[in-house]
Amino acid sequence: VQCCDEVEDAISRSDFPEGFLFGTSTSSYQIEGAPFEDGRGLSNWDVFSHTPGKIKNDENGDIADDHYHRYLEDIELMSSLGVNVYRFSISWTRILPRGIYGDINPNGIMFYNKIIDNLLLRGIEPFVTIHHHDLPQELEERYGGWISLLMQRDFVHFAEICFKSFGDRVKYWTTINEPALVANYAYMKGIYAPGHCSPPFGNCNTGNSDVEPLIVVHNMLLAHAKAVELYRKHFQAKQGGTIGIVAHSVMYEPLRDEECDRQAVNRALAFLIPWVLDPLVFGEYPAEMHSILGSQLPVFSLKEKSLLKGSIDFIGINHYGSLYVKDCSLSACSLEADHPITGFVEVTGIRDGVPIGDQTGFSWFYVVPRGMQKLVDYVKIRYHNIPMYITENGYCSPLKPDETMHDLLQDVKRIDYHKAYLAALLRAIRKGADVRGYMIWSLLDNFEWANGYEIRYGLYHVNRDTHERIPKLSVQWFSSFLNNTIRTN
Ligand code: BGP
Repeated sequence: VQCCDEVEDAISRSDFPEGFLFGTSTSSYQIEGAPFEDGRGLSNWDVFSHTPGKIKNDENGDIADDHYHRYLEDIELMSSLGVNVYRFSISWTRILPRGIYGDINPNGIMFYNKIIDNLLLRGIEPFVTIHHHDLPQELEERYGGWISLLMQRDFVHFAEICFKSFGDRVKYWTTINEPALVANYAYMKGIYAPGHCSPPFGNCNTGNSDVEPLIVVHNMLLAHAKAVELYRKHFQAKQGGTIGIVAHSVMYEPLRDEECDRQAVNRALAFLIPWVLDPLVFGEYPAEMHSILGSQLPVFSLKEKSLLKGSIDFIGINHYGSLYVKDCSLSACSLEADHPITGFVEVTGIRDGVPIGDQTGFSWFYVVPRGMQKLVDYVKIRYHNIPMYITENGYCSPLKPDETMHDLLQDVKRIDYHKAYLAALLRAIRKGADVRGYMIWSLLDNFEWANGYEIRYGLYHVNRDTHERIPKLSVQWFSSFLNNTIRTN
């Protein structure tokens, strides 16, 4: 057994540090539905999901899990699971239907007040994402959303309303979900709203993918830092909360046992995780990006650097799986990998015909529990052990054509996945990583963005017609894990 290989230790909730948060994670557009109810405005995802050909089977989030009408039932489900945290996001257009150009919608404030109050009544901490992909379409139409620096102002305006309205009760805030993934999916590949891409990253000819992804992350980082500055100045001391960001975090391993692939792993990581986190901890983009992108990389002013530096109290980590990385700086690979914005690397899940781990229902996610330990170690070392929360970790069941409801509900592989990933996380914690929470993606099967309802991460299955929540076997496992506090060591 090498350094981080899977050892199947039996783990229990009480093996984790005192006060550790265990819960589930969701986001507004993926579960709420009710897009036009009680004054909610049109979002970029309403428009994108209704554009033919963008989403698998042309599905959309119009109803999703009908959580808008069933939030109480969902909170009851979480309460009976025994979680002590729930991560969810606030729909920007429920609060500000037209972004900065209109009034606050009191019904939106009321909806999230009810969620927060009902969670707290049951001893569940709200862990709130301010922005998780969905934003007012009006901001998209007026100036192109995150491409414009006006978004920095508009995001801060939205965040301020959230702090003012909910900060007396919300102690865990994250500003933006996965900036690097948005850059990649929405502004390189064109598979997320607003669907910008250009060759070689996709077949549409909107946007200029050379610069747009870099500008989008730049604006998101500055929007984050400005919101945090405001929070720290006016709210944090009074409200006693903490604030961070959520990073999309794949773990990488060298494809070949060669130095060039080990270097490629460093670049692949730098172009994903430090791209977002280095500026927020050190005030500057990673050296690996500077040396490849040079003057293409947007520049922070001195004032911006000092605003960014130290602008996170904690790091939210979304982690699902690992991939192999191959160096493409010495010899050409694919057209995509030959583009500087990828850091001259190629990623793959397969080496010599053998996958890096069990395949899941999402083609890029392989089950590699050791990746959790490696990733947490990497973040711990690079960022001097800033507190971390695993804000998403989940197993996507492969879709079988002849699948029965019985198969779907007997999700043994999901249980094995979480057990193994939790054991790997525990190993990292025992080696000193300051990880304070673990949230399963997801409470419910939901609208999985470009994949519609076809891929499923939920502990509960949701009947697409009746919206009934049906517990999978993993519900039993998670609740007995959460309720069993016997130490195994
Ligand atoms: C993360 C998102 C979630 C969720 C999850 C599942 O990137 O923050 O919103 O969708 O991934 O991933 P996917 O839908 O790509 O399979």
